[in-house]
Amino acid sequence: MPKALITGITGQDGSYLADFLLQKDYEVIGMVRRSSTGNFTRFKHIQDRIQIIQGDLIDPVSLIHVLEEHRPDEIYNLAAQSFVPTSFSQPLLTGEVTALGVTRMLEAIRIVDKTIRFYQASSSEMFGKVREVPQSESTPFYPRSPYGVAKLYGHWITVNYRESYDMFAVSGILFNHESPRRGLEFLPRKVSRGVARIAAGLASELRLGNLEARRDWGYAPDYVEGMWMMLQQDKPHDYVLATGETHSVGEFVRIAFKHVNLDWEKYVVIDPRYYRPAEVDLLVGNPTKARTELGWEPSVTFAELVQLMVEADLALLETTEPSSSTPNINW
Ligand code: NAP
Ligand code: F7E
Repeated sequence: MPKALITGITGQDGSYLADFLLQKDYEVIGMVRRSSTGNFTRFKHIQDRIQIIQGDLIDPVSLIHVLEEHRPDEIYNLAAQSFVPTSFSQPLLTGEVTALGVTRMLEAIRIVDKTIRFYQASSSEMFGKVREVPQSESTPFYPRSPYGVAKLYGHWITVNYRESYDMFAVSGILFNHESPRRGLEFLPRKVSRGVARIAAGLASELRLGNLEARRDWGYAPDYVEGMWMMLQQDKPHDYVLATGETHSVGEFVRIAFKHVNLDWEKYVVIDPRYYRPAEVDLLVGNPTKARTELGWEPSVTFAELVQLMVEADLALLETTEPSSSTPNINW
């Protein structure tokens, strides 16, 4: 039975990857950082089938202990400070976790067992102010946020350890991927939840920032399968995972409101508080390499993605008390 260690298992991708690897008969170990609350809701449905251990990307000794004790065959490094606006307000923390955290894990692998296969969760945010359309593995990078800069460091240090120490280390350059398990602060989930709350009479407006930005949005479960495929190859290579389509934030909003028969213009309020110091205006990926070498294909269209997220938030509202919803944080 192969053994996989997932960092960031409490996050969106970590929980889907755990689902996927259990189906493939892996032994799954999830690394979580210590917190006073312990938010394990995303993997509650499989909590009896995975082993949860403590470790923090900020603490290199914790990583060495984890690897020495558990000796995984594969590591999926999904942990990060992953929210772009927070990277502007907490740039140093973002650098510590999202950039240097990658080196800490790679060093731990080099010290404990160089044969462990390593996946790094890199991001289309590295393309930032894009130099080429669409973006592929060979497109030059131009990050536009401390998050993008930190991910770029993580990408290159992964390439560097592969080339310097002959390690099986790959960087998956993933474009935006979403699901009902997405964090509430990210645009697609903020919209799906906001629309559901308005449709249920629990809210009367949805405050958003830049409606013109364009993204290449896919469905998260498809993307975690791609991560696994990258680690099953004979040789380590980097891959872009994307749908190849781009849509604006405004399009996402319009489809979401239309799904519940509401006119978005009556509810959406543009709030400059949600503008970013530097924006990424246009992302669209070229997934040809992943399609031809891995056989990877996205399975959900853009419209289907928007609709399934709104449906999931409508269903969630029916099963949860309105008073038990999260506090009103200005994400
Ligand atoms: P997410 O939901 O924000 O999850 C991030 C995870 O990182 C959480 O489990 C979080 O734990 C953990 N974490 C944060 N700081 C940590 C630390 N110091 N030590 C250990 N764990 C820590 O992110 P996601 O959407 O699943 O994305 C997974 C990865 O892919 C991230 O690296 C992200 O940057 C990258 N990525 C995501 C996308 C996307 O569209 N989703 C696209 C490209 C790349 P807590 O629960 O304790 O906070
Ligand atoms: O923003 C615009 C915002 O926060 C998308 C992360 O997973 O994907 C994600 O990064 C767009 C931006 O994701 C609001 O300005 C407008 O142009 O959903 P987002 P992101 O910044 O693209 C990449 C690939 C990652 O790697 C990251 O970890 O939507 N936008 N109004 C808004 N965004 C938010 N959050 N909230 C708004 O009110």
